[in-house]
Amino acid sequence: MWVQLILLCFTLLSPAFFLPGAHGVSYTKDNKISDCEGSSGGFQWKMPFIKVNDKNYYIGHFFKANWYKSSQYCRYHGLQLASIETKEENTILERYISEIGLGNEHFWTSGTDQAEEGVFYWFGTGKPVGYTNWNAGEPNNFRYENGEEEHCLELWNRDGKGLKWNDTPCSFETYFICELI
Ligand SMILES: [Ca+2]
Ligand SMILES: [Ca+2]
Repeated sequence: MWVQLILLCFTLLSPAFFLPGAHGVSYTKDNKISDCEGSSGGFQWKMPFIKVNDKNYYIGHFFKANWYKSSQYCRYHGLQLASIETKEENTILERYISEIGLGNEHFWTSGTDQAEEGVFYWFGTGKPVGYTNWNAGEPNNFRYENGEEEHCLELWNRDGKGLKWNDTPCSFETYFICELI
């Protein structure tokens, strides 16, 4: 029993593991990193969600992926790439990411202007971006030598002032943030 539990916990934490959220396993709705737990009738998993009011965010930091693969990963698990609609949401995500030692990494959100250049919306919800936290000079739609421009919204601590918003090429591979639908 305990050997099985330990093996399952190990699997849960491995990079290749796909969260079982779309398959009937319940999620916790708190902001703690929880351990695996067993119960008399089987296993009761507690997933690491960060709760901000009615939203539950999941930080994808076991592997890096481009914006499309990140979105696919979220959707596969019954989630979607994150929207950030208030300063409170932004602040709590930033604080949490810093606390787990990843404050200098990049993180995808669902923000994009692929539909209309310069007009950002949250792909996860379809809503236009309202609250913003762009870094100075962003979004700049920088054009690279291969012709690719910047159409996807990441969080990035570019200049030591915290996780600000930046538009970057959607092909860039990095960590990501999902939210529970
Ligand atoms: Ca753009
Ligand atoms: Ca940019």
